[in-house]
Order: sequence, then structure tokens, then C-alpha cells
Amino acid sequence: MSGLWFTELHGKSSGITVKVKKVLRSIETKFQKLNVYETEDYGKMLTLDDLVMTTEKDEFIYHEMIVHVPLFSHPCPENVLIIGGGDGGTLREVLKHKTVKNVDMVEIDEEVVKASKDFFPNFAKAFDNPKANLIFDDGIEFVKNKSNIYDIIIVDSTDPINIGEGLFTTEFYTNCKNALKEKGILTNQSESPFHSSEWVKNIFSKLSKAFPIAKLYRAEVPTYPPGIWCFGYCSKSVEPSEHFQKRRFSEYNLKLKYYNEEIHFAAFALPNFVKELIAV
Ligand code: AG3
Repeated sequence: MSGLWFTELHGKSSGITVKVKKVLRSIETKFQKLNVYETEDYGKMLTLDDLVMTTEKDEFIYHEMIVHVPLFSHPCPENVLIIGGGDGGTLREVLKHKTVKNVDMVEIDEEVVKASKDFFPNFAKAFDNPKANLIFDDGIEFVKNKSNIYDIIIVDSTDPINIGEGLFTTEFYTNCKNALKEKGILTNQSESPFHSSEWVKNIFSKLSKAFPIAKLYRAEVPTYPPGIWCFGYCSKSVEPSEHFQKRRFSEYNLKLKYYNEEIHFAAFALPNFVKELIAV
């Protein structure tokens, strides 16, 4: 294979390889290695510590799913907290909801936001919205000792290694639960059951310890570790299928590329090997 290629290894002996037209940024931030590539097939691509975070071509799948499943389950989401999500894709989707009055976005690494502003205009436009309140801080510290504040918390993090690790503990999830109001909902990215089954199992077991309602739902993200990609859904009282906000969903009539009413329900249907993985 001639030319420049980026490879993310999934384990030791397989992975994803993408042909690169141009390296747009390559820096070590205070927290991690950050790269932006112009790729042949996926548009611009952001990687952190050589893990694919997002690409222009397939970002809609992950961002729509981590956002609209909880926001169209909640009866009236007004105050939202995003932890991580520095590229702005999650924020952009949250701001499509007219009920939302305020979004706190707590990102640890300013350079991720800067990269988004420099290279991903379709994400970064969200930062200019007056409802968006950007905070550069450690999400783990931010949620400590907060009680009854948010309707929705979305944890849009990297993998459970390095700086991401603390966002996958029972203590952190319990702090999130306390920061949520009674009808509050948390979603997070919960990895690939095909590729990293132990992570999925651990994440789910911790989420279920912290919340009375804990579920996994799924989507397919072509540039992430293979097969199914999981999201955690947790709440103190709001069950996603029972509470689907049909009227609001129809009224908004959002032009989305992945999420729709059927997907809202179907995403919670899990293959047997995943059910077995998370069975207690
Ligand atoms: N969050 C990253 C999901 C994890 C991807 N893992 C991997 N490639 N090994 C995405 C941030 C998008 N806002």
C-alpha cells in the first residue's frame, strides 16, 4: 500500500486502516496525542492517542444516537451536561431540542475544542450558541457533590484507558446519578461487545450498580472497533421505550440521518451474545 495510512489497532493483530491525504494537525496536548487527518474516504478525522474519535463521514451515527435516545425519552429536557465531547458533535445534536435551556459542556482538553474550531466547522458551530456553556475542567471532579441539577448527562468520552478511565467507575456514575434530577437520564459510550467484551461487561455492571434502570443500546459505527457499538442508558425512573416522546419527536421533525422512531425502540434489542455478556 503506497502513500500515507493511519491504522488504529484493535487488539494486537487487526484494526482499521484509512488512507490519509494530509496530516492537518499533529500535537501532544497536556493530556494526550491529538491528530487531525484529511482522509481519502472519511473526510476529516480526529484521533486521540491514535484512537479514532470521529470522522466527518460517519459521525452522525454516534452523535445522533448518544443524544436523541435520551432526549426523546425525557419528558422535558431543559438542563443538560455533556462530559467530554470536545469536538462539539454531541452539543450540536443536543441544541436541536427546543426544550433545552442550558448545556454545560465539561471538556478536559482545550486543544480538542480548538481542533474542532479549526477543522470541523459542522461541529464547531454549536459552540457559538448562547445556550452552550463551555467549561474546561475534569468531568470527574465537576460532578462531585452536585445534587438534583441536570435532566440529562451525556458522557462522550474516549476509551476506558488513560484520561478516560475515571469516567467508567461506579463512584463517577453514582455522582452522576446524584447530579441528575428525579427523571434524569444518563447515556455514555460503552464500547464494542465484539472487540472489547470485558469493557462492555464491566461498564454495564457498574452502571447497574449505580442506577435502578440500566440498559444497553446499540448502533453500528464504521470507524470504531468492529461490529456493534454500545451505549449505556441509565435513569432513576424513566424507561426509554415506555417514555418515548412521540408527540415532540413528530413536532420537531428533525432532519436526522440515523435516528428515527423505529430505531429508538430497536436499538435496545440486543443479540444473544451481548445479553449473555451483561447477564448478572
Ligand atoms: N468518543 C469516542 C468513542 C470511542 C472510540 N474508541 C476507539 N476508536 N477505540 C467519540 C467522541 C465523539 N464526539
